[in-house]
Amino acid sequence: VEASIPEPQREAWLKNQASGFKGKDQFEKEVVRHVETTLARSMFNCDETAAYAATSLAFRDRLVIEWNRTQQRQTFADSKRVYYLSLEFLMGRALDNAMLNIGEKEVAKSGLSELGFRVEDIIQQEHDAALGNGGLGRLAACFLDSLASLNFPAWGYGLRYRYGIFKQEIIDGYQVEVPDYWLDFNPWEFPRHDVTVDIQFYGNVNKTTDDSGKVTAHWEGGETVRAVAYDVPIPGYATPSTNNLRLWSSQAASGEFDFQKFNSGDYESSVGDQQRAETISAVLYPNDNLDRGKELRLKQQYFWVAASLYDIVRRFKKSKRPWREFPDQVAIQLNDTHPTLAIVELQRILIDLEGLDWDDAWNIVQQTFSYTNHTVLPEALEKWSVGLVQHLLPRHLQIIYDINLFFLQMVERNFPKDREMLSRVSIIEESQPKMVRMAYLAIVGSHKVNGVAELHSDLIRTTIFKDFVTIFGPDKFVNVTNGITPRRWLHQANPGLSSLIASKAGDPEHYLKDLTLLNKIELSVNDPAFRKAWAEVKLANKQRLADYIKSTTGIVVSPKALFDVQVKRIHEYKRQQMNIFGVIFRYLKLKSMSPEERKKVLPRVSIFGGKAAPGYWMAKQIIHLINSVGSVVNNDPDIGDALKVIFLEDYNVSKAEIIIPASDISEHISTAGTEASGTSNMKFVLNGGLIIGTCDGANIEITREIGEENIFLFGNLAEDVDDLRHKNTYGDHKIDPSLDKVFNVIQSGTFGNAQDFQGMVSAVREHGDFYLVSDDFHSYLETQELVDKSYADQELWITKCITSVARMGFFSSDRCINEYAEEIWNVEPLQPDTNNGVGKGE
Ligand code: 475
Repeated sequence: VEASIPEPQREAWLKNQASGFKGKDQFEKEVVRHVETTLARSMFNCDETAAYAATSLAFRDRLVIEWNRTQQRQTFADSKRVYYLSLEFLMGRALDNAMLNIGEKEVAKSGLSELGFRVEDIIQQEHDAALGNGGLGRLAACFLDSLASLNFPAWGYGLRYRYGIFKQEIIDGYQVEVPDYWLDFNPWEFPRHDVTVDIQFYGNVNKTTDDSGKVTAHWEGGETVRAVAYDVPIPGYATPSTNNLRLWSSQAASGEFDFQKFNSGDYESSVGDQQRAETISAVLYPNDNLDRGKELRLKQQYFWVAASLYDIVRRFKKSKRPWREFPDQVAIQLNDTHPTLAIVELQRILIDLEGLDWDDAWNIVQQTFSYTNHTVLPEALEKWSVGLVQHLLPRHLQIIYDINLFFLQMVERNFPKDREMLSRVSIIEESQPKMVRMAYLAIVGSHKVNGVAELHSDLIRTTIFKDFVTIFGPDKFVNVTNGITPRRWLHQANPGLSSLIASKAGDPEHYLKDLTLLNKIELSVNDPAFRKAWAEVKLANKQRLADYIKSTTGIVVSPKALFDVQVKRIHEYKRQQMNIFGVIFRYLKLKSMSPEERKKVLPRVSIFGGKAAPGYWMAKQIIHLINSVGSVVNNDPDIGDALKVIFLEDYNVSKAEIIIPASDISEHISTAGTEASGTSNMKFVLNGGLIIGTCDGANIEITREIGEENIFLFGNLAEDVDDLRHKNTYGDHKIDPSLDKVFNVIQSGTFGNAQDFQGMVSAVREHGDFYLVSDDFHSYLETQELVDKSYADQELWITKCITSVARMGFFSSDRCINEYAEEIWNVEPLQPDTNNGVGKGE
């Protein structure tokens, strides 16, 4: 049945178009209406939770109207769309962002105040949407913000996990994981019970031959799980464009439960079927930069990829265009290898269901997909055992083998002399058991492959994907340096700094859309009033964090101290262990001083935050050591304010918004060549903090932009890492004397049972120091001393900070998205004012 309203009746619809609130009075009216009718409460029982709900619903109404218009406009224009496939979207809170992007935060502030609430308190009622682990997931969220803000027709596709990343509690110094059930009340999602796709698993493949001799494969049997769409509106900043994030939820395909089983008394197993189906989208895997090869994870991947492709293909088919035009209409970006099965699934749809020839289909596939690599760590590169793929997705395995066969035949033709090349580049690793190398499949099925910072892109070209550069030529491999959205990471997180910048760089609506305009503040670097105001903003942000630290840990820190921050996932390659060893060294030095000497030192607060994957034993040991050092140092009467060690529990997006603006120095100290880019490094500098870091990831581009006089770089270079590792393992491995001292103190039991920290110590002393903690330790300590000295000269310090912020324009995710659009997707924005016959008043 046709769902659209016939012409004669449309006038009534247009006359009654929803509009959402305009101005403060209507905002208040809408909030009260939602409290009284949607929530069925009243002014006599409206707490902050209810006020949050009603405010969100009022804003949601506004959002939905523009969202519908944007979708109509995009459908009508029928231009090329981008589909960003990511298993993770680390969105954080939505209300503040909606207020800001719509441009009605002031209205909300005064309206809520008249109704008896403070807007900041209301914003804080919201639970973070934490559907991601770390950098990769947050990057996807920043990209959605930029795509909408730049008016690109773009959809995100992901999974609607019932449980996001676990909540972290620190109990007796140990990490404890608590489930994150976040869907209790989520006004930002719209269930689309009419948008469903039945997804097949297991079964077997039969081939039939028609009269012309053409063979067709049929994937039959197995089990089916239903994917249900949940849509989340993504508002652009200072534009009506509002894009869609579609998250799939899994359900039993057969309805509520199996009545036959139920009636025959087998109640438990009928419910069991339903629960098994729901398990697919139940929980986000909590590993960052690690692949664990679990069957359920592969099920998640195929479930999400198959539902998304069905949706994309359904939309394309409505246009009645020939298949060869598919890549003119559709660009699909693979966020790491997690969605690589999409390549195989599209090929399957085209050859098995749509009847295209292999070559025609494969051309379409390659032109459609592109792949972003986020890591060179071998333990993070995805591989699936052939047996598991065969069992779960028998037809896909056949297609993977065919893709590999044709690819290897091409390689053999072009490089007949290099026999070993074939086994090196084969998508199938001939190991025991055989494995499918997902990165290789992603490369072969894409037209572009990108790294996320220059060094990282160079490394993938010269190391892990070297042979593929030889085979496909250098143009297939490009760099797109990561970026961050300045809306959330400057304006929203640091309103004080944003308005100070506005006093020099002009209207936020301009510089938040063209971040290079930040360079205007450099003209005021010597303006005393500006500098004074700058220092006041930083102090206020530090006070805000000090208050937060007091309220969550009970520890009092002075906002006058140097705040030294390392917040990110806990990982050996990120080297939080080096940081805490450095803190211990500082503690020992303070202990050796006289009280008079100690009074002269610059006080420092070392702040840590980050989650360890639940199964990552060494990362948990690092957390335990940080907390143990904290309880010794913070309670040592000799030390007082000279040093405090803080571990902030449950680091997430909304906490980052408080922590980042308050840092003086932040640590980005990965072993050179291991951190693909890093994005928090950009956030810290943009917020007027300096960096101590290694020559790794985007630290290198940050240095180039802001000048090497404004960053504290140290440590060995990526090009020397292999040799150093070799020496540490096979040569005479002498560990740094300062580090040795630190180890001896740990082993003497100063921070509790030495046995608890033995793993961290012996990794360096006895197991080859793979992350080069000892090799870099001396340089690290020296550079930390330089940080202290530099901070003592506040005038010079402030100059460095202002200059750095002024030069950070490059790191906007808007720049980054424009590069993807031009170099990889070949898509154009769709301006909201080019009405295309739909939208307002049509
Ligand atoms: C890099 N996550 C950062 C960031 O490009 C970089 C891997 C496997 C399974 C689950 N999660 C992952 C990552 O690999 C990841 O987050 N990578 C990060 O991507 C954005 O800035 O350097 O480590």
